[in-house]
Amino acid sequence: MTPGSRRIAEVYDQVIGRNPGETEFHQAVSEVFDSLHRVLAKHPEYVDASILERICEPERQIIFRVPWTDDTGTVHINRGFRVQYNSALGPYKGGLRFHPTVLLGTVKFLGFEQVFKNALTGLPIGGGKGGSDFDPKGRSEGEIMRFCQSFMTEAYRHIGDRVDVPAGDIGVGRREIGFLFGQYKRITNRYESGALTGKGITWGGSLVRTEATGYGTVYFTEHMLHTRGRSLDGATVLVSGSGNVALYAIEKVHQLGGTVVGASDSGGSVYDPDGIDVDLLREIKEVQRERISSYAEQRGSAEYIPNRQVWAVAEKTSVDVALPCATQNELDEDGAKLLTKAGVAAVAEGANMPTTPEAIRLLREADVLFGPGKAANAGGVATSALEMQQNATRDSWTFDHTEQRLEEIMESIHARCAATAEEYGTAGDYVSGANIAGFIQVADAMIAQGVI
Ligand code: NDP
Ligand code: 2IT
Repeated sequence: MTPGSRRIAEVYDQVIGRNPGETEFHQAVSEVFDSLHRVLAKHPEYVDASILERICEPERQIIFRVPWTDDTGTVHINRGFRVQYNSALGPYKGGLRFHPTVLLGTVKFLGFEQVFKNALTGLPIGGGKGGSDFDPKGRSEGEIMRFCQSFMTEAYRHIGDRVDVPAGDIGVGRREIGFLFGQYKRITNRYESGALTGKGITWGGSLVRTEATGYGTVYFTEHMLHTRGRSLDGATVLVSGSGNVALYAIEKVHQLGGTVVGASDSGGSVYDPDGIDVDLLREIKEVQRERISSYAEQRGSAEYIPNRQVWAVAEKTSVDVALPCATQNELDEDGAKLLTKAGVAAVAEGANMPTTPEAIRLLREADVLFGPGKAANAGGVATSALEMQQNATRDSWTFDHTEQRLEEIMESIHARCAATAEEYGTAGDYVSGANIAGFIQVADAMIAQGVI
């Protein structure tokens, strides 16, 4: 065993010991560490500077009480989090997730991933993540607003356009960013646009930010397919989820000539052999705020499959591409088996860590192209960084210009992952390419900035 590999094993044991029970966080660290053996053999300076130990420990972790009153006058107490993970490359940057399953370990896994993802964008952003175990489902507009205001009444102390810039994630979209921004402005008495991204277009937001994660994932997929002389044109595609990332992934697949025949939410899936009507789905999810079962009720060609993940659709049709765009660990070995049996050629992660390590192994054995989230879904945070640029220069760019920047960034992330994988002897493996390229960029900046 090389000294680097020995250090990987030691630090991983420390991570487990110091962060008990945080299984998703352990999984995220393990996936990155698995890629680093050859890097540490080539660069002993990272071992000498204790980069592994430092990169796993967030710079700051903030946990706070979020009290709020519902429409009946009942008081609720939720827990708020902001994990400021790494600022070597820029201010902390990353989304807020509001979902009842959110624990500190969830935010830490997401923050850890974000550090490397943000590095891959090539833009000057560090990594962070936050959120709350608040469940927005079934809550009125007034309840959501009061919750967001209470969250920001503590969070404002810790954020700022040069400090830490939150954005959306599961359960946090433009409506919530609006309430959060309003409270930040009110408390600080500053119109500091760059303190949050994902804002509305008339008050400091960027065109294309809403679409960026889903669109970017599809661009990344197209680049992967091109390496094998294939494309999305004519492809049959499954997308899990029906939120922000899923909706715009579906839209872009259709623009590129593919057909998305399946989508889902946490209650079940729909199979629509005619192709998902994205305008109808958007109306149901964003205006009616209804479940995906309503889609099947309103669309004659669609069938609802209750309590099944979207991968079940692979029992009914052949599948060329699968895009998990809902949540972590949603594509497991069983799902991967269904997909490979249906002939899948490429899987790209629109969500963060949606594919289990066993499923990734299985897809790799079947020679399926696999785009890991930190590369494939980086278009969202990259466009957030473009929003920060526009805010800093008090400018606003056109849709076409911004989309072109997004396309260039995704092309460059794809090229960088491919070249890095090749350099380290793992050609075609985008997981190792993304992990190594992101790690080296952050590690070099940390060494240059000294032991802090
Ligand atoms: P949304 O809240 O808009 O949508 C989430 C979707 O995933 C919904 O369809 C939801 O179904 C489903 N979902 C959430 N939790 C679960 C669960 N536990 N089991 C099954 N389905 C679930 O979130 P986003 O689209 O913004 O985020 C989706 C994923 O993409 C997340 O992993 C997020 O971290 C990642 N991501 C988001 C970015 C962004 O810019 N928004 C950027 C990069 C990554 P239901 O409504 O039933 O809960
Ligand atoms: O996981 C992610 O990259 C996001 N939720 C987007 C973060 C951002 O700051 O735009």
